[in-house]
Amino acid sequence: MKIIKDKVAKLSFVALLLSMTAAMFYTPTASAHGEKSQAAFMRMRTIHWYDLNWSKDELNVNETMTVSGKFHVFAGWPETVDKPEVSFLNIGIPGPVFIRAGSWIGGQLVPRSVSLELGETYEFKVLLKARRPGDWHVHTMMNVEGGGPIIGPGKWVTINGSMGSFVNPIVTLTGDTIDLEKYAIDSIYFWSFLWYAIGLAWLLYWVKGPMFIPRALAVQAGKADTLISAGDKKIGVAFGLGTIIFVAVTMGTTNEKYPVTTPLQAGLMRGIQWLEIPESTVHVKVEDATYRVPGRAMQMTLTIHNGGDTAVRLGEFNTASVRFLDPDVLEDESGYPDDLLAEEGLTVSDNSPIAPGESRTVNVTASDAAWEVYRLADLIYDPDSRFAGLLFFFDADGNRQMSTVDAPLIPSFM
Ligand SMILES: [Cu+2]
Repeated sequence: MKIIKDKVAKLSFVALLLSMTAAMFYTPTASAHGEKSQAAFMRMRTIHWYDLNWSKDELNVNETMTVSGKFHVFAGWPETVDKPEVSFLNIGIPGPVFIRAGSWIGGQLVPRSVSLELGETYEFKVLLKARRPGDWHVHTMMNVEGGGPIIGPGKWVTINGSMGSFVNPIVTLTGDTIDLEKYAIDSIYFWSFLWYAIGLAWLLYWVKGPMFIPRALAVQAGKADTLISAGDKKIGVAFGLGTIIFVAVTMGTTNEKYPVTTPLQAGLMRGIQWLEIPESTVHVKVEDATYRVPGRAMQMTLTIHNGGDTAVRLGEFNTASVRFLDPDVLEDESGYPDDLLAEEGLTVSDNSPIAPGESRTVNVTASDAAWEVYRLADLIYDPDSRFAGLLFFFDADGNRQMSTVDAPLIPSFM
């Protein structure tokens, strides 16, 4: 009877081990990557992306495209998120479907993390090379230490061709040309599976009777030592010594084969150049703001003062990558993703030009299904329900000025 129990325990242990291993290798395809589940305040009060351009929406494997534009680092950065002192400009895609061939902020190559200043606007560009065929949602993204990945808008891009033809040649500092895609792939397989096999052998050796409960009983009774035989000790020493010798020998041969190596480069780049934007002459004060839950609309009362010398009109409200436009003032010609564009989403009670020196209080409504679809309305359930965004004003010649808004938002359920 005891033997049968032991066998059952052993078998279940092996089954558990196998299913855990299988689970590690099982990666189902995800159609989106959580852009809507990121807290609304994170998307509204951290990094504001605008003037974005995805240079292509269809390309072949090995072809390149760029994602470029500007991002504004919001001055009213939430207290609960670490400041963007260590930030990494990234692209949000489902795995390495593209490779990032280069990224630039303010014209400077940024292969490392950078330090960003609150309240400043930066110009950026990311060069991507297509690797895996399929339809992919390509997002801008900023990884902030202590804040997590802050995702920007995503646009669908189609890659055609076959992944087998993908190449990633680079010239090393010693003058050799290598294809990073296949470089030393045999060694990678060898080492991964070797350690896996050694680990598994070690586990399997110890999966022997008596199993869990008899062992626990023995340990409790102070007889733990009796569970380990002289043979076990020999095997243990053999595993330990074998591993050390093996590592020492292979390290020697590897060093011989690759005499020149440099460590992976990390570190922080400071002094990244932001855009010199003349200070906005349009000043906006938020008198109050409410979100009407049934109407999926946000209403703001704004007092706008035009301190410049040309008349201006409000054309766009941009928050969390959703753009609400007044079509009388602004039409999007950049091919911005449809689901994030409310072409007629912005209504201003009086949007006649505001003359230089004039102050005017207006009611502004930003309405679109995107409030719900993109789960921005969730912020009314936050303990600090504030909204924030960018307002863009235009004069008759199309010159643009940007103002930021940051104010409490009161929900209305009627
Ligand atoms: Cu996406």
